Amino acid sequence: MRRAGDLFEREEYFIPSCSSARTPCMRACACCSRTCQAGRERKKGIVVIGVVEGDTHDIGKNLVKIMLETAGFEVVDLGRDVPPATFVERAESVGAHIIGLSL
Ligand code: B12
Repeated sequence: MRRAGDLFEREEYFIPSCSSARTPCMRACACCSRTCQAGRERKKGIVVIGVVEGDTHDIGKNLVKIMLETAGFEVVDLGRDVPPATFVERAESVGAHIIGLSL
């Protein structure tokens, strides 16, 4: 993804190429995450995470989610383009210990 980002900034890559680079990146991360979580209980706390309203960049958020889950947190993922009130409502309803805003 770093390489794709460099090429995007040099205008050698365009939006479809960046989107294509995302798929293998997320598949590899999900595979590593499943392996690391095998047999582990989630009990360190609850995290509500999402990408703030107006933004759709979710690769970083997805990586952070994987790291948190691997570290033993339960993660409630609100997705992207999330209004502020939704973060508050979901955090209250699930009893979140941490709210993570990605932008
Ligand atoms: C891939 C990409 C896209 C993809 C997004 C695919 C997706 N589903 O995410 C596509 C092609 C769709 C896209 C679209 C756009 N993009 Co874009 N995109 C990028 C690119 C190339 C890489 C971003 C990325 O994924 N980086 C990799 C991840 C892993 O890094 P990260 O997001 O920083 O996340 C890390 C940390 O920030 C942190 N983190 C992130 N979230 C959280 C949350 C918590 C709780 C914590 C603790 C930590 C954390 O941990 C992560 C792991 O280390 C960057 C350029 C660049 N070099 O960064 C531009 C870039 C982000 N895009 C940009 C722009 C302008 C756009 C568009 C507006 C373009 C357009 N005119 O349509 C649209 C956005 C539309 C919208 N409303 O959101 C600009 C943003 C400028 C700005 N700051 O305002 C950038 C910087 C390019 C540029 N130089 O102009 N983009």
